[in-house]
Amino acid sequence: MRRIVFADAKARSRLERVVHAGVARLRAQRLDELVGQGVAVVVEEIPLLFETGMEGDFGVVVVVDADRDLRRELAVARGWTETDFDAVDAAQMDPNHKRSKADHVIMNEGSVEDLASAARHVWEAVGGAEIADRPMARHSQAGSPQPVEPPPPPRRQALEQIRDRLLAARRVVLTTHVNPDGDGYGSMAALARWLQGRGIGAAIVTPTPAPDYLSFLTEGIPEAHARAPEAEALLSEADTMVVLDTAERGRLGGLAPHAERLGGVVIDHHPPTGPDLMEIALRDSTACATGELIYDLIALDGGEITLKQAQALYIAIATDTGSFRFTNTTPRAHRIVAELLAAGVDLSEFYRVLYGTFSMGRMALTKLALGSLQSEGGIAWVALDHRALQRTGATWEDLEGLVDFPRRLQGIEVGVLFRALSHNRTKVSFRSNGPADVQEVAAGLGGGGHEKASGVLMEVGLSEAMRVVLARLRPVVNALSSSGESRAG
Ligand SMILES: [Mn+2]
Repeated sequence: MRRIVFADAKARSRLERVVHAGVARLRAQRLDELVGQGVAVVVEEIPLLFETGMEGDFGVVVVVDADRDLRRELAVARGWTETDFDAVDAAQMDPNHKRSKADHVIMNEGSVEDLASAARHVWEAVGGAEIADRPMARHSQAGSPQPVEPPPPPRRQALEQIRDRLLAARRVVLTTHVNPDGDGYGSMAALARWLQGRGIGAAIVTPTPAPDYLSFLTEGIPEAHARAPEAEALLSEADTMVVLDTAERGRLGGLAPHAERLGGVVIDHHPPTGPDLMEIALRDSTACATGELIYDLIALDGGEITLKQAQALYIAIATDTGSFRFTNTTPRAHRIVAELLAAGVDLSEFYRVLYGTFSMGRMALTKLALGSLQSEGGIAWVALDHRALQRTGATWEDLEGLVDFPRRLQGIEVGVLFRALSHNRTKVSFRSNGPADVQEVAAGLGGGGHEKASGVLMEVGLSEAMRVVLARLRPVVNALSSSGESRAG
């Protein structure tokens, strides 16, 4: 390669035009990342710095040089021929000229220790330590961020137990509930990276496929859904399972028997119902998202959050708090997110990934749902028959957020999404805008969830589900208006 490139000056300059543009783009990206992380000093090694006229971009320019004969001798020792060396050397600017343009020159003609000591001198001469200690501009503008307060003691104790159990594992398989959401998926991705960073094998197996838009979070982590052929190997190689964002056997689909066989830990933030699925379970409904609990686990021993972990945790917390709109959005959730931003999460990019892009199928599904909108005395609903996805070309992920349309209607206490899965199965999602407790309504029908967001799967057709649900909801919502408790406006 070197021989071809340095034999033809014209071809080389064409190649450099292509390569240098690509390198410049990557450099700019990496610099943005580092600055976002609060890094104050970046050291770059650029062989053609002066030749490409980039020296003006740098605060300090250091030339590392050695006598030409010594350089040639060392190149030959590394397997170069003398001709190769001469060709490369001739393509570079005269070393004397380079040295005259530098702020500092290090002659690298002795031992590695000599080189290190020369580098230290330069570092001191340019005041490197003081620059590195200086608070970053972005921090000083915003004032120093409030630290995240430590988790409540019971949570901390459970996390310590979980940490010890996980650090004793060799290969962990992480999973979450069927139809993985941003919280379940982001929590898996962040925890998998934390495990990998500790030399513990980590793989992800989901009961059903995860949405495509999240897949960028798990680059480099082995992953499969339960029915894919690769799942078998990932499950049989594991010695521990981590179940995230659910503690219910019924929500693990075909993975429930594997959870029982492998054992491990559960980390969840839903109100605890039913027995613990694993021998160690953290079920803490004071957390805004499972992602908050994973943040606490990573930060337990003063651990640093990496950019990739921060991205995954941001998705987890942003999706489960409805982008910081729902009542589970606590001051602590905001302080955690402040740390994630300081780690370099790019908000505008994430907004587009999460909310700013609709497929044609999603648009068509939204239109269909809005076409079915009805309301009555503080309740509004939309309904989709069991062919809605197929007819619009939408996927189940596109259903996310549809239930927010009926609840947006003025004067509404409870918004409902009815979705038929077949002629005799209907899924119902509830959202409460105020004091109406929709968990109670869902629980009365055999479902569950939170006070303001709940759901139930009913073994009846769409129209029967609507009749039964509305009959249950009417007295709940009517009681609010008669007691003057209604908060919707
Ligand atoms: Mn969650």
